[in-house]
Amino acid sequence: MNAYTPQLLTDYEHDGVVLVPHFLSADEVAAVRAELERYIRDDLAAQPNDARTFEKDETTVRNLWRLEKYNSFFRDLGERADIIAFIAPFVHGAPLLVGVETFNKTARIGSGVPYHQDNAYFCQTPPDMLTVWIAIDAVTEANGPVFFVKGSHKDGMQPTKPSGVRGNSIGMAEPSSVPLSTQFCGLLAPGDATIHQCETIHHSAPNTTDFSRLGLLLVYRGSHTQTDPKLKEAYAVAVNATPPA
Ligand SMILES: O=C(O)CCC(=O)C(=O)O
Repeated sequence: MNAYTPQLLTDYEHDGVVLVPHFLSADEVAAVRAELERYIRDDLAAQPNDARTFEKDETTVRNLWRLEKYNSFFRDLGERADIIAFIAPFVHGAPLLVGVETFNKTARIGSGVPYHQDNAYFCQTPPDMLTVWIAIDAVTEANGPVFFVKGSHKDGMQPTKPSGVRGNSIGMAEPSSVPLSTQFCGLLAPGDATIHQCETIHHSAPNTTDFSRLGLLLVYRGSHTQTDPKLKEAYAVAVNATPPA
C-alpha cells in the first residue's frame, strides 16, 4: 500500500478529494475481483434484498451493499490495520468501518449516478466521513468515471431531493453549475483509489463502452461523529421510495 504523506491530507482538506496511486497491489486487486465474482455467483441469491441493487434488467448487479456484514473477506480488508492507520488523519479521529460496497458499472449496461453528496445518505455531523473508491478495473474518460466538484465540501450540505434512482435514492435538488471540464475526474489504473469527503459533490455517467468499470468502496467515519436527525429525516423519505440505498 502507498505510504501516507502530509501532502495528501493537505490536498484532501483543500479539494475534498485526492487520488492515491497504488492503494492496492495487483495481487490484492486480483483477490478482490475473485472474491466478488465468487460472492455474486455463490452467495448473493441467499442474501437479503439490502445486499444489492440490480440494474433495470433485474439481473446485472449495479451495487453490492453491506459487504462488511455479509462477507468476512471484505470486512477483514476494510479493517486492515494499515488501511485504518492511513485513514485516521483524514477522519480526524479513530476510523470506524461503516460500509464496503461496489459500483459495478458493467460494460454497456452500467447506469449513471446523479449529482449527490454522500452525507445525504450518511447523515453525520461533523462530516468526518469519507469513501475510499478503489479501481478494480481501469477507469477511463469513456467508461463512466466519477467526477468531483473540487472544494464543494467547504460549502456544506446543499438542498436535496429524492432522485428516483435505485441505489442512489437521494440527489441534489439542482446539479452543480461547475463545468465538467473543471471538475476533478477520477481516472484510475486498477489498484489506484480516490478518497472523497462525504460532502464533496460528485456524479458519474452511464457506461456505454465494452469495458467494465468496477469500483470497490470502503466507507469510514471518525468514531466521534453523530447522526444528524434532519439529514436522516430527508434520507428516510428518499430511501423508502427506492430501497435499499
Ligand atoms: O462509482 C460511481 O459511479 C459513483 C460512486 C459514488 O457515488 C460514491 O463513491 O459515493
